[in-house]
Amino acid sequence: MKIPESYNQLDQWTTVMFLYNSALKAINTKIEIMNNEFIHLNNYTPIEHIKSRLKTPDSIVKKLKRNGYEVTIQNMIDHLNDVAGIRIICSFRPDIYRIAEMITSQADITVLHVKDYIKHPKANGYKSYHLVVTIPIYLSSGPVETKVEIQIRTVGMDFWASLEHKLYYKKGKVVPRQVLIGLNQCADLAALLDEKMQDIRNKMKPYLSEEERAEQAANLAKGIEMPLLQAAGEAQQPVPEETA
Ligand code: 0O2
Repeated sequence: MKIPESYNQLDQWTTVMFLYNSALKAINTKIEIMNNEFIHLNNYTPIEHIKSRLKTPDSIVKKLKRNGYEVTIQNMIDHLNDVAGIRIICSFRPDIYRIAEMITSQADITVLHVKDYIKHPKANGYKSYHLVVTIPIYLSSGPVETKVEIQIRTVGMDFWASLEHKLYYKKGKVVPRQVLIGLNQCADLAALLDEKMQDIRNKMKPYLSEEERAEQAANLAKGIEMPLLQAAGEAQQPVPEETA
């Protein structure tokens, strides 16, 4: 990202934050379109909810200092990847990779790096899939590639990360080993819950409600393919009481 040197500090800050904010809007719109297309084709929404935020000036200053950089706008642009951040909360673990693939295959998105804390969880048990991407923001002077960090995780992973963020993350506290063990156990329990729910979902696939059956028939008549429901087309039984 290049900002005109002739700008004073305040103009530079306003311009840069405008770019980050525009990048958030652009990516949010893309995700919304992808999610809607997914619902249209599969009759299923992989995204539970999305949060986006610009990092606060206080948090930017703290992170630059923590990482040993002088507090300047240029250092923020060069060394912080999450000034603009989006968090996508998915229903199930396979959705994470599906959504990541959908985002990274977009022609105007450039992937700078990927951190898969799901396949390689942090020592404290943190799990999440992180992408740092750039997206061009078109100003009158031309496109400016702008960085956005996208975190993708399940509801279970988010539950753990949100509480851990409040209780422990970056607090710099010296805590007993027992606390770390407890955090890891909670992360394992959250992962188990994700797996169980995924398992139930798989077992539910063959069973369609009356509404879904009617929708499937209507869509097939219109020539719209619905792979998930088609695969389940023959099941006629009601949902059994014991699914797990
Ligand atoms: P905050 O307060 O949430 O904004 P890099 O991007 O590779 O240059 P960075 O930024 O350390 O370096 O990358 P990383 O590890 O991918 O972390 C980015 C963000 O992920 C963090 O931002 C947190 O939001 C989240 N995160 C990473 N590790 C943990 C963790 O152990 N627990 C929780 N709860 N969240 C984590 P910030 O700026 O560190 O924090």
